[in-house]
Amino acid sequence: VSRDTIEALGDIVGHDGLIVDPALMQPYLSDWRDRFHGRALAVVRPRSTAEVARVVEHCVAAGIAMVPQGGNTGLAAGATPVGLERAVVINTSRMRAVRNIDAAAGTIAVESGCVLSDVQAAARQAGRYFPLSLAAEGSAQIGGLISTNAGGTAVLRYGSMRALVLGLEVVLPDGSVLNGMRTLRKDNAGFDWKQWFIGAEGTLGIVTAAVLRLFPAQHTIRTALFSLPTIEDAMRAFAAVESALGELLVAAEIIPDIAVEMRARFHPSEAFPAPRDGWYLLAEATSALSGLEDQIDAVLLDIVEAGIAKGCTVANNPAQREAIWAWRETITESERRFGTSAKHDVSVPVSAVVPFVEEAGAAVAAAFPSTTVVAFGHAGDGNIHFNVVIPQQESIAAEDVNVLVHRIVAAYGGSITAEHGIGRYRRDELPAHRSEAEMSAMRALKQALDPRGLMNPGAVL
Ligand code: 2HG
Ligand code: ZN
Repeated sequence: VSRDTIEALGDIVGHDGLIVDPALMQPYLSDWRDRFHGRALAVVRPRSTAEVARVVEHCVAAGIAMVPQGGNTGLAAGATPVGLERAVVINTSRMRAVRNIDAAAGTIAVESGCVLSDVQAAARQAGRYFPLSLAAEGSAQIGGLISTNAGGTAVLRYGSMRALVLGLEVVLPDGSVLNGMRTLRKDNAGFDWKQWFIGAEGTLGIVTAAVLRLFPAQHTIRTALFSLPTIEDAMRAFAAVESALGELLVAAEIIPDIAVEMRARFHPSEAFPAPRDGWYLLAEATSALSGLEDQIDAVLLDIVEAGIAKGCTVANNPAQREAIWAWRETITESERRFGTSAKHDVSVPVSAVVPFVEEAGAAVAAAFPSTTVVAFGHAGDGNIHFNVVIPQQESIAAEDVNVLVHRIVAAYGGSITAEHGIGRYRRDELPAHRSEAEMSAMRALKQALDPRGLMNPGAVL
């Protein structure tokens, strides 16, 4: 690739938008976990959809592969240019405009580089609420969250990103712009093509903007942390909370005591906000109505009085609420400090969470006795992060652990990724978990939209 070919990208995006210095490119060439390392001819940072389109046209003409990237917080290496001879990273972080907000209609139109916490804040300022919520929300960008169909802690009530997208704008692999920035709740005119790009991990095109749904502001917020002896008790408490609170329940997350122990080692001055036990259930209930606190508390108390939970701490102010959530949201970071882990972002039917965790836990303990299982997460929707921490000095291959755990997941009718996606981390495992017919339908769509295979090659398929 000639120097002129790369320099021409600078003419499109401005020379401050083109990075070619290897040292300055580094942060864009590794995944957040620092497990995948790639290389690129350049990192290109366009400022607009028109610039993305021109960059794509230019790359196609020169036969250069493109790796779309947002906040680079993903856990499946979908945005890391691994093993590509001639590739550029197209990073969306300079496209962060809020194009329009319509509080009455409950819609916000944003560019793909908008950071999630900024979208939440914009909604709040307009007296509305954007529910997607996850640990990386201070860095994760809308384009990446759409491309991975991100989940997080409010899926139980609001669904994954897919359920929050009304309209989409995409630059296709040939550089043409597909504009579907509609704000409609109902629209059955032809194929709902935007769904093809949500969760496609940038393999079918580059998401450049989206119309997202906004919801009424929530005035009652109750956050509770139950202490329980076993995971079975935690799931029993969840079932009781869910049937009593119904649609008020937003989040139901389980935390094992080992995760608390790991975090406590790095935050020795912070007291855990509930009595220590084997497991914890973090439940949050909210309502647009104000003044429901006492009714919600009565439900929480019932669960303790029924003997299911030994104790329950309820946050009485935003600081206490944040302190509870901190013990949940930082598990990934604490875990990372303990060594490498074989991650499993699995989902099983909610009724199978307990037998799955028990069976997989026993199998891992038998096969890899030096490892530590940290199984936590979105139990209310069946998504467990079944992470197996491998001590530094051990030479256990994460792939061997994956095969064992995923075999058990399959036996329960589960999925090998509930929210993080396939990316490059789980690509080689996908064909074993999808039928030949499903794989060929996916390949047909890829072939139709990206016949030259230049859009994020090596991810997903
Ligand atoms: C979470 O739920 C994230 O905190 C990360 O999805 C999970 O580290 C993980 O495996
Ligand atoms: Zn998660």
